[in-house]
Amino acid sequence: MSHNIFELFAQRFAPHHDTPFLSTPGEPSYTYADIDRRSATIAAVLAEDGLRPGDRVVAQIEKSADAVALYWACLRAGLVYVPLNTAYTAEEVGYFIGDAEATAFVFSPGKAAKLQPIGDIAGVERMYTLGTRANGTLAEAAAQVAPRTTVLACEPEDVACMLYTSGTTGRSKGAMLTHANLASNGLALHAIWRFQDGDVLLHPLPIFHVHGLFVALHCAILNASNVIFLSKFDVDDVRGYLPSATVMMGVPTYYSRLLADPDFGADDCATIRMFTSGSAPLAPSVFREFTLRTGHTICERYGMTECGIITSNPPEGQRIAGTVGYPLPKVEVRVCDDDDEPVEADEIGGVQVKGPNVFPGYWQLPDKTTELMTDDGFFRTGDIGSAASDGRLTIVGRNSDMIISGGYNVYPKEVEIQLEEVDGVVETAVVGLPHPDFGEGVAAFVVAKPDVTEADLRDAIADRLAKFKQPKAYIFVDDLPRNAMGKVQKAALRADHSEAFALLDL
Ligand code: MCA
Ligand code: AMP
Repeated sequence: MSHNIFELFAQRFAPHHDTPFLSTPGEPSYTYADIDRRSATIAAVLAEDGLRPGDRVVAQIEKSADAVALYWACLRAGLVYVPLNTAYTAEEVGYFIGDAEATAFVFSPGKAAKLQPIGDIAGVERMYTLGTRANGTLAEAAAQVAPRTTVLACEPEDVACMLYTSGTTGRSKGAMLTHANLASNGLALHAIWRFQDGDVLLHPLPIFHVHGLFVALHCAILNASNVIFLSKFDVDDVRGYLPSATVMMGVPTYYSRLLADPDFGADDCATIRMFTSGSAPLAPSVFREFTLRTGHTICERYGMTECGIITSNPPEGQRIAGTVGYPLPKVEVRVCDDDDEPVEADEIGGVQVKGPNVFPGYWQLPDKTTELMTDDGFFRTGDIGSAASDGRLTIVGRNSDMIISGGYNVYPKEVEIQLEEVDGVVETAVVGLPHPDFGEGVAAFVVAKPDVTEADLRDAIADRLAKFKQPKAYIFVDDLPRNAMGKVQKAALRADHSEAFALLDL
């Protein structure tokens, strides 16, 4: 028996081959049969060009039906799909294609002038462009070939995808996810969230992260549902399409932005049976206001790239603000002290996870993988939380300085390194401060010579760091607070400046 997750998808959508799958406003709707066929033609091109199972296909492409077809093509051919955030700069992309040892690199036609040379430098064998309107060299080549309808037989542990996730030190690590990881998580979510006939998913998420690519899309595919596939989150678009949907998944910023529209309310949500939130903490105030305005209680769940979704509030039963619910079926969660010993109920400790959802490791970093695994096979998430006596989990923080801004992770060190390269900058401390829109906003505390301006700093990093990593506030200080050991006290900066973004007129 093959464990290729595409076989599972195909079994589910086969009886519904001619039903709409991806519906993008202003574009023709694609059925499951359409995307199945497109993926088979893309798979044919990749095979004819010499790609072999296990090769990495790195893609920095806009959200589109063809992007999904490329993802499916990789699955069916046993290639490892490596999606990249479209906000990454050419310099950042260069790192990823080099680290992944990409055999193929797919990018948007509009970025070819910048990215083709980056691919050349990295020695990538095959490069293609893929646009949002069935254009680009890959789409053109796929239109000329016969579909390759075979699906490679896979073992459960074969790697299906690799998603980059930043580290506290150094550069991002590629988290390898197997066909079995993806299948187990998709099936569990499809079941616990009670996907049913007639469900229509409103999909405003990006498709280069676990949330949009796996959590949202896999539930819909396993249900052979129609997906309203928006290119990005926009309040007016989402309000316009909510009445055609039954489920929406989002990051907390989506919900706070909807609430910021005074006209948004219960009428928009009359057809919806479930809203889910995750990737960052959902503020209890947003959770409550959403219920007051719409009558819906958002179902908050908790996950991470290395594990997919770990816990979820229950579809039936109480959803409690500030908690992330119960472990998914077959997933074990425990809260431990520094010696990996489980703590008592309601006590705070490190959250650890074990189960079929947990990744096998980081690409070419076996030591890092081992460091994060306990002797009895639990993965140390780095999140801090507590579990009630019935297992309900609450996340209270993280044991790293990682910032989550609008659902994207930002590692302070990466930003500090870039800022400290600017002439006249003595030192910096980058922290996340409460932000009314993004949950946390990136703020840089800077010690510099008097002639260094904010504009100098902004200009220096403009092409080096993705926009979402660039500080939204620069605060020039004479020195940074340090403890007796000389370590910068970021907690003190966060506490003393917690109102910084609230005071700005955003
Ligand atoms: C865009 N910008 C951001 C962010 N996104 N700045 C900080 N944080 C962000 N998240 C910047 C842009 O560069 C730009 O800067 C300005 O904000 C507006 O850009 P635009 O493209 O219009 O973006 P936006 O509409 O404001 O986007 C915000 C967003 C988006 C809608 C919240 O970031 C988003 O869809 N986030 C979802 C992330 C996600 O899917 N995370 C899942 C990963 P300027 O104004 O200066 O030009 S986590 C995961 O997968 C785990 C497993 C899990 O649990 O789910
Ligand atoms: P990523 O590395 O992008 O997959 O982000 C995973 C991290 O997002 C987790 O380790 C958590 O810190 C955070 N996260 C995801 N969902 C939630 C949630 N519902 N509440 C709090 N933090 C969350």
